[in-house]
Amino acid sequence: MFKPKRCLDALPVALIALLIGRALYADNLVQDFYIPMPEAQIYQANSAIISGTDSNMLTTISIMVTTPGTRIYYDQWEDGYEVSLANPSQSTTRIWGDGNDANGIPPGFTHDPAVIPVGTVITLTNSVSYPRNPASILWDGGDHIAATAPLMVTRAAWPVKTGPVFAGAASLLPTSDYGTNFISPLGQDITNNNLTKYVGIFVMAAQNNTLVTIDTNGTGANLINLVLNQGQSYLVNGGLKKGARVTSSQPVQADLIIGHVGTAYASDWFTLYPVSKWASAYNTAVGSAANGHG
Ligand SMILES: [Ca+2]
Ligand SMILES: [Ca+2]
Repeated sequence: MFKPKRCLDALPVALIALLIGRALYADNLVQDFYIPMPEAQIYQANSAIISGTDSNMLTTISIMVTTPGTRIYYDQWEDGYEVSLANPSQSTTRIWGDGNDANGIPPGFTHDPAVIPVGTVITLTNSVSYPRNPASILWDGGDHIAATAPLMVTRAAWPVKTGPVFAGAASLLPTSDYGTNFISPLGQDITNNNLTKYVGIFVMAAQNNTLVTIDTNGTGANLINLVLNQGQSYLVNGGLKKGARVTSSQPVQADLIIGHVGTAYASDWFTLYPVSKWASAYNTAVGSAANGHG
């Protein structure tokens, strides 16, 4: 005979089992990113492109959700990185998309959704003053993001006083697409191109004790050797020649910054892809023609 009370008794037990299960089994984080280009280094580069630029940067980090049920973990660099981001122990680490307001609500939401809708863009924006005081927990360069499903992440910034006329933006590669060998197609030796009067490069490591060598002119001379730790960035502040090379003992990410020196204002940023990702074909999006045909 059907006994409805039995079913009701079983419901809380099932819920408790589910909660215990979530506590015991950490999320499988399939993709992670480090926000490149720390604001202090963007300021250094901007200052080389045009003197007297504002040191206070307006940063925007955009995270697009591509898969239903994605949970996003955001680890602030300021208090050190989590030993295991899937098992966070720091109060500053946010978890978005698990329906629990206590461990973080994505900016733009009233409550943390149990399922973040596909196509949602979480926008993290704040001004980052210089010199940087790690006691202020901000959305900024060096922060670590991981998720249970693939994300699209970009970062942009500009000097607050100057405004977006002096902005740059870069798409982020997940650490799985980092590389150990990069070659710059741009350099200050490109002629007839005012935008490459300044060419600099940011290199950021994901692992401690990453040995990095930067060959600023691609000739094997003018080598810069350094060691970067997790989330640490180095800026070659201008002087890069085309064919400049970055090699490393562990995978790193690299971003170019270029600019027309002394003008108000001309600058651009590029995500550099490792040589291992190069191919002989490329794809480009095709718009619709006026007659409706592709
Ligand atoms: Ca942290
Ligand atoms: Ca931060």
